[in-house]
Amino acid sequence: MNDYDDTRPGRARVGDSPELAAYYEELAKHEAGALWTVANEIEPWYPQPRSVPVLWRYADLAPLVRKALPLVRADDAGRRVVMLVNPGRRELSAAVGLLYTGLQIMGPGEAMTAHRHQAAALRFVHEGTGAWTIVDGQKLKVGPRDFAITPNNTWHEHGNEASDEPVIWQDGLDIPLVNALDAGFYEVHPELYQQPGTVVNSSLLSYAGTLLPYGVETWSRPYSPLLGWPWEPSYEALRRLARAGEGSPYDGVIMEYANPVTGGSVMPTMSAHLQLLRPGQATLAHRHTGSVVYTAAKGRGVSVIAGQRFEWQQGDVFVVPSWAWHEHANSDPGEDACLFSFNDFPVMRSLGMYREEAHPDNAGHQPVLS
Ligand code: GTQ
Repeated sequence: MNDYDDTRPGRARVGDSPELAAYYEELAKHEAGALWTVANEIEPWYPQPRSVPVLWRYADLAPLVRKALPLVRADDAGRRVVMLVNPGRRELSAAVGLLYTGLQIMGPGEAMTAHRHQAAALRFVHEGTGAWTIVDGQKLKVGPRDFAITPNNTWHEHGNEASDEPVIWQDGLDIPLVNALDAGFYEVHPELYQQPGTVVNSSLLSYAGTLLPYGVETWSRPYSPLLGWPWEPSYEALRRLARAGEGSPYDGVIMEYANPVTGGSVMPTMSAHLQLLRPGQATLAHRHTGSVVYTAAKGRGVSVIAGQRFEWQQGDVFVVPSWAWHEHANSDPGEDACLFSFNDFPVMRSLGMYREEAHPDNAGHQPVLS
Protein backbone atom coordinates (compact mmCIF):
# COMPACT_ATOMS: atom_id res chain seq x y z
CA MET A 1 0.00 0.00 0.00
CA ASN A 2 1.30 3.45 -0.92
CA ASP A 3 2.18 5.46 2.16
CA TYR A 4 0.96 8.55 0.45
CA ASP A 5 -2.48 7.25 -0.38
CA ASP A 6 -4.86 9.80 1.13
CA THR A 7 -7.92 7.88 -0.10
CA ARG A 8 -7.36 5.29 2.63
CA PRO A 9 -9.99 4.94 5.38
CA GLY A 10 -8.89 7.00 8.37
CA ARG A 11 -7.70 9.90 6.21
CA ALA A 12 -9.81 12.95 5.38
CA ARG A 13 -11.59 12.31 2.05
CA VAL A 14 -14.58 14.62 1.70
CA GLY A 15 -15.73 15.48 -1.83
CA ASP A 16 -16.97 18.82 -3.14
CA SER A 17 -20.54 20.06 -3.37
CA PRO A 18 -22.15 23.50 -3.73
CA GLU A 19 -23.56 23.13 -0.20
CA LEU A 20 -20.10 22.42 1.22
CA ALA A 21 -18.56 25.33 -0.71
CA ALA A 22 -21.19 27.67 0.73
CA TYR A 23 -20.57 26.22 4.18
CA TYR A 24 -16.78 26.84 3.90
CA GLU A 25 -17.46 30.46 2.92
CA GLU A 26 -19.71 30.91 5.90
CA LEU A 27 -17.05 29.49 8.23
CA ALA A 28 -14.37 31.76 6.72
CA LYS A 29 -16.49 34.83 7.53
CA HIS A 30 -16.16 33.82 11.19
CA GLU A 31 -12.38 33.23 11.04
CA ALA A 32 -13.04 29.49 11.16
CA GLY A 33 -12.53 26.55 8.83
CA ALA A 34 -13.26 22.84 8.32
CA LEU A 35 -10.35 20.68 9.47
CA TRP A 36 -10.99 17.98 6.84
CA THR A 37 -10.08 20.40 4.01
CA VAL A 38 -6.49 20.66 5.30
CA ALA A 39 -6.13 17.67 7.64
CA ASN A 40 -3.95 15.54 5.36
CA GLU A 41 -1.72 18.51 4.59
CA ILE A 42 -1.19 19.68 8.18
CA GLU A 43 -0.72 16.14 9.48
CA PRO A 44 1.35 14.47 6.75
CA TRP A 45 2.26 10.79 6.92
CA TYR A 46 5.87 11.83 7.38
CA PRO A 47 7.81 15.15 7.31
CA GLN A 48 7.28 17.26 4.18
CA PRO A 49 10.02 19.89 4.40
CA ARG A 50 9.79 22.95 2.17
CA SER A 51 13.59 23.06 2.27
CA VAL A 52 15.42 21.45 -0.63
CA PRO A 53 18.98 20.08 -0.73
CA VAL A 54 21.37 22.85 -1.84
CA LEU A 55 25.14 23.13 -2.19
CA TRP A 56 26.89 26.51 -2.14
CA ARG A 57 30.40 26.43 -3.64
CA TYR A 58 32.92 28.45 -1.64
CA ALA A 59 34.75 29.29 -4.87
CA ASP A 60 31.57 31.02 -6.12
CA LEU A 61 30.62 32.72 -2.86
CA ALA A 62 33.94 33.95 -1.45
CA PRO A 63 34.48 36.52 -4.27
CA LEU A 64 30.92 37.82 -3.71
CA VAL A 65 31.51 38.04 0.03
CA ARG A 66 34.74 40.00 -0.58
CA LYS A 67 32.80 42.39 -2.82
CA ALA A 68 30.75 43.49 0.21
CA LEU A 69 33.87 44.73 2.03
CA PRO A 70 34.22 48.08 0.21
CA LEU A 71 30.46 48.31 -0.48
CA VAL A 72 29.11 48.38 3.08
CA ARG A 73 30.65 49.75 6.24
CA ALA A 74 30.56 47.31 9.16
CA ASP A 75 29.09 50.03 11.39
CA ASP A 76 26.22 50.54 8.97
CA ALA A 77 25.50 46.87 8.33
CA GLY A 78 25.91 45.77 11.97
CA ARG A 79 27.16 42.44 10.62
CA ARG A 80 28.50 42.21 7.07
CA VAL A 81 27.08 38.86 6.06
CA VAL A 82 26.03 37.10 2.87
CA MET A 83 23.24 34.72 3.89
CA LEU A 84 22.79 31.30 2.30
CA VAL A 85 19.09 31.11 1.54
CA ASN A 86 17.19 27.93 0.78
CA PRO A 87 14.87 28.45 -2.23
CA GLY A 88 12.07 26.81 -0.22
CA ARG A 89 12.62 28.98 2.87
CA ARG A 90 13.22 32.51 1.53
CA GLU A 91 10.57 34.15 3.70
CA LEU A 92 12.35 32.83 6.82
CA SER A 93 15.94 33.58 5.73
CA ALA A 94 16.69 29.95 6.50
CA ALA A 95 19.39 27.79 4.94
CA VAL A 96 17.44 24.67 5.86
CA GLY A 97 14.51 23.99 8.19
CA LEU A 98 14.72 26.50 11.02
CA LEU A 99 18.49 27.05 10.75
CA TYR A 100 20.18 30.14 9.38
CA THR A 101 23.72 30.32 8.01
CA GLY A 102 25.81 33.03 6.37
CA LEU A 103 29.35 34.03 5.46
CA GLN A 104 30.58 37.05 7.40
CA ILE A 105 33.57 39.13 6.31
CA MET A 106 35.63 41.43 8.51
CA GLY A 107 38.36 43.60 7.05
CA PRO A 108 41.82 44.11 8.61
CA GLY A 109 41.53 45.97 11.91
CA GLU A 110 37.73 46.03 11.89
CA ALA A 111 35.61 45.62 15.03
CA MET A 112 31.83 45.08 15.09
CA THR A 113 29.63 46.55 17.81
CA ALA A 114 28.33 44.44 20.70
CA HIS A 115 24.79 43.13 21.00
CA ARG A 116 22.86 40.24 22.44
CA HIS A 117 19.80 38.38 21.26
CA GLN A 118 17.54 35.46 21.91
CA ALA A 119 19.00 33.58 18.94
CA ALA A 120 22.04 31.41 19.63
CA ALA A 121 25.03 31.66 17.29
CA LEU A 122 28.02 29.58 16.33
CA ARG A 123 31.01 30.21 14.05
CA PHE A 124 33.19 28.10 11.79
CA VAL A 125 36.18 29.99 10.38
CA HIS A 126 36.87 29.69 6.65
CA GLU A 127 39.89 31.96 6.23
CA GLY A 128 42.01 34.61 7.95
CA THR A 129 44.09 34.35 11.10
CA GLY A 130 43.11 37.53 12.95
CA ALA A 131 39.58 36.77 14.12
CA TRP A 132 38.51 37.36 17.70
CA THR A 133 35.23 37.46 19.54
CA ILE A 134 34.29 38.70 23.00
CA VAL A 135 31.50 36.67 24.62
CA ASP A 136 30.21 38.08 27.92
CA GLY A 137 33.55 39.82 28.47
CA GLN A 138 35.70 36.80 27.51
CA LYS A 139 37.98 37.33 24.55
CA LEU A 140 38.51 34.32 22.32
CA LYS A 141 40.79 34.13 19.31
CA VAL A 142 39.88 31.84 16.43
CA GLY A 143 41.74 30.69 13.34
CA PRO A 144 40.88 28.70 10.20
CA ARG A 145 38.54 25.73 10.82
CA ASP A 146 38.12 26.60 14.50
CA PHE A 147 34.62 26.33 15.93
CA ALA A 148 33.20 28.77 18.50
CA ILE A 149 29.84 29.44 20.14
CA THR A 150 27.91 32.53 21.18
CA PRO A 151 25.11 31.15 23.40
CA ASN A 152 21.79 32.96 23.35
CA ASN A 153 21.52 36.21 25.28
CA THR A 154 25.28 36.54 25.79
CA TRP A 155 26.81 39.89 24.85
CA HIS A 156 29.03 39.45 21.84
CA GLU A 157 31.08 41.40 19.36
CA HIS A 158 33.89 40.41 17.09
CA GLY A 159 36.60 41.67 14.81
CA ASN A 160 39.78 41.00 12.92
CA GLU A 161 43.13 42.08 14.36
CA ALA A 162 45.19 41.08 11.31
CA SER A 163 46.68 44.01 9.44
CA ASP A 164 46.71 42.56 5.95
CA GLU A 165 43.95 40.00 5.32
CA PRO A 166 40.22 39.73 5.83
CA VAL A 167 38.51 37.10 7.92
CA ILE A 168 35.64 35.10 6.44
CA TRP A 169 33.79 32.95 8.91
CA GLN A 170 30.49 31.15 8.73
CA ASP A 171 27.74 32.07 11.18
CA GLY A 172 25.12 29.51 12.18
CA LEU A 173 22.09 30.75 14.10
CA ASP A 174 18.68 29.47 15.15
CA ILE A 175 16.99 32.74 14.10
CA PRO A 176 14.19 31.03 12.11
CA LEU A 177 13.42 28.76 15.09
CA VAL A 178 13.28 31.70 17.51
CA ASN A 179 10.96 33.54 15.10
CA ALA A 180 8.78 30.46 14.56
CA LEU A 181 8.29 30.47 18.33
CA ASP A 182 7.66 34.26 18.43
CA ALA A 183 10.38 34.55 21.06
CA GLY A 184 12.87 37.02 19.55
CA PHE A 185 14.56 39.79 21.58
CA TYR A 186 17.50 42.00 20.62
CA GLU A 187 19.58 44.58 22.49
CA VAL A 188 22.51 46.77 21.52
CA HIS A 189 25.22 47.01 24.21
CA PRO A 190 24.80 50.26 26.19
CA GLU A 191 28.49 51.12 25.63
CA LEU A 192 28.54 49.70 22.07
CA TYR A 193 31.71 47.76 22.93
CA GLN A 194 32.55 45.41 25.83
CA GLN A 195 35.63 45.60 28.03
CA PRO A 196 37.54 42.36 27.37
CA GLY A 197 38.90 40.58 30.44
CA THR A 198 42.68 40.45 30.82
CA VAL A 199 42.96 36.71 30.12
CA VAL A 200 42.46 35.68 26.49
CA ASN A 201 40.91 32.25 25.74
CA SER A 202 40.07 31.74 29.43
CA SER A 203 37.35 29.18 28.65
CA LEU A 204 39.93 27.04 26.81
CA LEU A 205 42.43 27.39 29.62
CA SER A 206 39.77 26.17 32.06
CA TYR A 207 37.75 23.60 30.14
CA ALA A 208 39.61 22.28 27.08
CA GLY A 209 41.54 19.54 28.87
CA THR A 210 40.49 16.05 29.88
CA LEU A 211 40.13 17.22 33.51
CA LEU A 212 37.63 19.76 34.79
CA PRO A 213 38.12 22.60 37.26
CA TYR A 214 37.14 21.44 40.73
CA GLY A 215 35.69 23.23 43.70
CA VAL A 216 36.02 26.81 42.46
CA GLU A 217 32.79 27.36 40.65
CA THR A 218 29.79 25.32 39.67
CA TRP A 219 28.60 25.87 36.15
CA SER A 220 24.81 25.98 36.01
CA ARG A 221 24.05 27.76 32.74
CA PRO A 222 22.31 25.80 29.97
CA TYR A 223 25.25 26.02 27.58
CA SER A 224 28.88 24.93 27.43
CA PRO A 225 31.39 26.87 29.55
CA LEU A 226 33.94 26.02 26.85
CA LEU A 227 33.39 28.53 24.05
CA GLY A 228 35.96 27.53 21.43
CA TRP A 229 37.30 24.35 19.80
CA PRO A 230 40.47 24.89 17.76
CA TRP A 231 40.85 22.80 14.62
CA GLU A 232 44.05 20.89 15.40
CA PRO A 233 42.97 19.14 18.63
CA SER A 234 39.50 18.53 17.15
CA TYR A 235 40.93 16.85 14.06
CA GLU A 236 43.38 14.95 16.27
CA ALA A 237 40.46 13.67 18.39
CA LEU A 238 38.84 12.29 15.24
CA ARG A 239 42.04 10.60 14.12
CA ARG A 240 42.41 9.00 17.52
CA LEU A 241 38.83 7.74 17.48
CA ALA A 242 39.47 6.37 13.97
CA ARG A 243 42.28 4.28 15.46
CA ALA A 244 39.97 2.95 18.16
CA GLY A 245 37.20 1.60 15.91
CA GLU A 246 35.17 1.58 12.72
CA GLY A 247 32.77 4.43 13.45
CA SER A 248 29.21 4.79 12.17
CA PRO A 249 28.02 3.11 8.93
CA TYR A 250 26.12 6.33 8.08
CA ASP A 251 28.62 8.98 9.15
CA GLY A 252 32.08 7.46 9.28
CA VAL A 253 34.09 8.50 12.32
CA ILE A 254 31.91 11.18 13.89
CA MET A 255 32.19 13.20 17.10
CA GLU A 256 30.09 15.85 18.76
CA TYR A 257 31.50 19.12 20.05
CA ALA A 258 30.36 18.67 23.63
CA ASN A 259 29.61 20.69 26.72
CA PRO A 260 32.44 19.35 28.94
CA VAL A 261 30.30 19.63 32.07
CA THR A 262 27.29 17.63 30.81
CA GLY A 263 28.64 15.71 27.82
CA GLY A 264 25.63 17.04 25.91
CA SER A 265 25.25 19.53 23.08
CA VAL A 266 27.10 22.85 23.30
CA MET A 267 23.85 24.83 23.38
CA PRO A 268 20.19 23.88 24.03
CA THR A 269 19.00 24.43 20.46
CA MET A 270 21.98 23.56 18.27
CA SER A 271 24.62 20.88 18.27
CA ALA A 272 27.73 20.56 16.09
CA HIS A 273 29.67 17.58 14.78
CA LEU A 274 32.95 16.86 13.10
CA GLN A 275 33.28 13.67 11.06
CA LEU A 276 36.02 11.93 9.16
CA LEU A 277 35.61 9.79 6.07
CA ARG A 278 38.53 7.50 5.42
CA PRO A 279 40.17 7.59 1.97
CA GLY A 280 37.63 6.21 -0.51
CA GLN A 281 35.04 5.48 2.19
CA ALA A 282 31.34 5.58 1.20
CA THR A 283 28.72 5.52 3.95
CA LEU A 284 25.25 3.98 3.88
CA ALA A 285 22.08 6.08 3.56
CA HIS A 286 19.94 7.00 6.53
CA ARG A 287 17.43 9.69 7.39
CA HIS A 288 16.35 11.42 10.57
CA THR A 289 14.22 14.27 11.79
CA GLY A 290 16.22 17.47 12.24
CA SER A 291 18.01 19.64 9.70
CA VAL A 292 21.76 19.77 9.11
CA VAL A 293 24.12 22.38 7.62
CA TYR A 294 27.41 20.82 6.51
CA THR A 295 30.69 22.56 5.74
CA ALA A 296 33.49 20.62 4.08
CA ALA A 297 36.44 21.15 6.42
CA LYS A 298 39.02 19.03 4.64
CA GLY A 299 39.38 17.10 1.40
CA ARG A 300 36.73 16.40 -1.20
CA GLY A 301 33.78 14.09 -1.59
CA VAL A 302 30.29 13.40 -2.82
CA SER A 303 27.03 13.38 -0.89
CA VAL A 304 23.74 12.03 -2.18
CA ILE A 305 20.80 13.89 -0.63
CA ALA A 306 17.20 12.95 -1.48
CA GLY A 307 18.50 11.28 -4.63
CA GLN A 308 20.57 14.28 -5.75
CA ARG A 309 24.32 14.03 -6.08
CA PHE A 310 26.48 16.90 -4.76
CA GLU A 311 30.26 17.10 -5.16
CA TRP A 312 32.04 19.10 -2.48
CA GLN A 313 35.48 20.28 -1.54
CA GLN A 314 36.92 22.25 1.36
CA GLY A 315 34.87 25.36 2.15
CA ASP A 316 31.67 24.27 0.37
CA VAL A 317 28.42 24.35 2.35
CA PHE A 318 25.45 22.04 1.78
CA VAL A 319 22.25 21.22 3.59
CA VAL A 320 20.23 18.11 4.40
CA PRO A 321 16.53 18.78 5.08
CA SER A 322 14.70 16.84 7.78
CA TRP A 323 13.86 13.23 6.86
CA ALA A 324 15.84 13.37 3.57
CA TRP A 325 17.90 10.27 2.77
CA HIS A 326 21.59 11.10 2.72
CA GLU A 327 24.95 9.38 2.42
CA HIS A 328 28.50 10.69 2.08
CA ALA A 329 31.63 9.52 0.30
CA ASN A 330 35.25 10.59 0.33
CA SER A 331 36.32 10.72 -3.31
CA ASP A 332 40.04 10.98 -2.59
CA PRO A 333 41.75 7.56 -2.51
CA GLY A 334 44.73 8.84 -0.51
CA GLU A 335 43.53 11.53 1.95
CA ASP A 336 40.88 11.59 4.62
CA ALA A 337 37.98 14.04 4.26
CA CYS A 338 36.25 15.93 7.09
CA LEU A 339 32.81 17.46 7.38
CA PHE A 340 31.90 20.01 10.01
CA SER A 341 28.14 20.29 10.60
CA PHE A 342 25.59 21.88 12.87
CA ASN A 343 21.99 20.86 13.45
CA ASP A 344 18.82 21.27 15.51
CA PHE A 345 18.89 17.76 17.00
CA PRO A 346 18.82 19.09 20.60
CA VAL A 347 15.41 20.61 19.83
CA MET A 348 14.15 17.36 18.29
CA ARG A 349 15.45 15.31 21.21
CA SER A 350 14.20 17.54 24.01
CA LEU A 351 10.74 17.65 22.41
CA GLY A 352 10.62 13.87 21.91
CA MET A 353 10.62 14.19 18.11
CA TYR A 354 13.93 12.63 17.12
CA ARG A 355 13.55 9.66 14.75
CA GLU A 356 16.09 7.93 12.60
CA GLU A 357 16.05 5.05 10.15
CA ALA A 358 18.39 3.21 7.81
CA HIS A 359 17.69 2.90 4.09
CA PRO A 360 15.99 -0.49 3.73
CA ASP A 361 16.75 -1.34 0.08
CA ASN A 362 19.57 -1.39 -2.43
CA ALA A 363 22.14 -2.71 0.07
CA GLY A 364 21.60 0.46 2.11
CA HIS A 365 22.04 3.04 -0.66
CA GLN A 366 19.43 5.34 -2.17
CA PRO A 367 18.83 5.48 -5.92
CA VAL A 368 20.59 8.48 -7.48
CA LEU A 369 18.03 10.49 -9.47
CA SER A 370 20.20 13.41 -10.61
O1 GTQ B 1 27.08 37.81 14.82
O2 GTQ B 1 25.38 38.06 16.09
O3 GTQ B 1 25.11 36.15 10.55
O4 GTQ B 1 23.10 38.48 15.03
C1 GTQ B 1 23.28 37.05 11.71
C2 GTQ B 1 22.77 37.64 12.86
C3 GTQ B 1 25.45 37.00 12.72
C4 GTQ B 1 25.86 37.84 15.00
C5 GTQ B 1 24.62 36.74 11.67
C6 GTQ B 1 23.60 37.91 13.93
C7 GTQ B 1 24.96 37.58 13.85
